[in-house]
Amino acid sequence: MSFGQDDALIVLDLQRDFCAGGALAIAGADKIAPKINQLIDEATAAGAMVVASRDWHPKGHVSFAARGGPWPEHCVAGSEGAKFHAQLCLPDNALIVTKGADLDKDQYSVFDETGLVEQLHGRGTRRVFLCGLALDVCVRASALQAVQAGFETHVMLSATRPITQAGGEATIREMTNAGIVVEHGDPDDTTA
Ligand code: VGL
Ligand code: ZN
Repeated sequence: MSFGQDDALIVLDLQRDFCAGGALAIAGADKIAPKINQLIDEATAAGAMVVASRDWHPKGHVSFAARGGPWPEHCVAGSEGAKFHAQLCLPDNALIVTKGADLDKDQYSVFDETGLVEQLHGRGTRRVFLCGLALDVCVRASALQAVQAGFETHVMLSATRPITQAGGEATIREMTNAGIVVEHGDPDDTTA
């Protein structure tokens, strides 16, 4: 796999609340940080765009259990848990996309009314490569919407983790059926 100028690497929600010790910790999430940094280095060297999204909810967000939502309180705007993973190394020119900031609406996809589709099209981006968290939630929704928007869409399996194993397996099947390229990565890569 090698990146080019008309590619975008999109890192979804690599935030402390989704990692060990966080409010909605995902198994193995910390392990993907070095792998993501490696992808960022490769993308940057090739002149590909780097995008990082962050889940950024107001207190009392509709997705929280206290309001009947599916999740514990997580990624509250400005909190420790909403910060990017301490190891994540983003280039200065990375585009940060904030999502989930409306009290009564959730946004799983980085393309859901964020303007990112238009920005990437404007830049001539043809392929998008997705990694980060969580495979069965925000990576899933983003990948499906990327295909709809006409991008050649790749998901880097060794640089993502699902919230549930079953959800991850179902997501991989769904993505494959939707024409998304699921990259299994190098079997010799010990960071996978
Ligand atoms: C996410 C659950 C709740 C995600 C965000 O980034 O995948 N998952 N909010
Ligand atoms: Zn959320």
